[in-house]
Amino acid sequence: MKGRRKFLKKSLLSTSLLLPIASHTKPIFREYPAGVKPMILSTWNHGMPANDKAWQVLSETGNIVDAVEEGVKVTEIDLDNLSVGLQGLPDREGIVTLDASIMKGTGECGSVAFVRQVKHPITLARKVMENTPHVMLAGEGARQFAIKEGIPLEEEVLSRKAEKAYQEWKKKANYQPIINIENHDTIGMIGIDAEGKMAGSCTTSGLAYKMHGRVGDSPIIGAGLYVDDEVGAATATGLGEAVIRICGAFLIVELMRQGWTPQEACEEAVRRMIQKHPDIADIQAGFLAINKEGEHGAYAVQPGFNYAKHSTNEKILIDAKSSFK
Ligand code: SD4
Repeated sequence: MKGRRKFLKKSLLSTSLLLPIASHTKPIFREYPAGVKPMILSTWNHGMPANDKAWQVLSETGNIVDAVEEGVKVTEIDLDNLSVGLQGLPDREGIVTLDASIMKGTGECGSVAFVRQVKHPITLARKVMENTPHVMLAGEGARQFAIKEGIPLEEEVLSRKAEKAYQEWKKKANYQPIINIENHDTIGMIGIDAEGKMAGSCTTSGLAYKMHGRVGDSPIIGAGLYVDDEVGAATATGLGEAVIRICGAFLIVELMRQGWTPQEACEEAVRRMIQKHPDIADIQAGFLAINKEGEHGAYAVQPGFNYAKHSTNEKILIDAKSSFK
């Protein structure tokens, strides 16, 4: 550790690079030590604008926790997104309930589950992490905590798109707790800063037309999100029940600790999920992971999963491989 710190200090002094950082507003420049590669990864194509914001924040502040919070906040208010934030699809009673978690590579973490009327559940999750002795607050307690923290509550009305979809769903009210290829896009974001510190965030309105009270994997530390500075980070998307059953994100980080690459670890997690689910042909779930060297990987049950990557020299969307073709 000492050696590494010495190396970083030395490389900062002697060989620092002046690299342009992409931003949708203005170009930002920041010095990064040679050999250390900050990176932000997010699930799905809505990860592109979320990554832009996260990268801008990381470039301006150097704070990876601020970056992963601010990044996913973009998705939480994206009116086109029907599975993150208050504009998301409701449960079968017509009520939108949100789940979110945030975690630092040091082990500090916070989450909220089954919370209503909160525009940025990720910010509330961070407040649980920083301002309480707890990890997770749920339901009415989480909402009361938001009020106590001075977070204004939003009016409880469905977005235009969600209302239309809900009315359509109600015609049959077919309760099928599955996520197929069209019905998902929670955002999970994981990132590493120039000093190798990591953080992650995950936020969702969960499964469309779920039972009232249902909570998915996204706010469960170790299922939807896990981060450990010694190893790496992982996040999940898709049918939360399947992810929870294998402790997906924690499993991937632990496999990476044993030397598996992020890609191999994601594939193994999907393999275990498939093993436990006879109905897997109808299910979509996938994982995204990074290790502390900045290697990354992703894998899903079904085709169609992709992830956004933002680094010093790249801003791209990558198609993940899948078990079913
Ligand atoms: C959940 N994992 O609540 C979330 C949903 C999701 O893409 O990821 N959708 O089960």
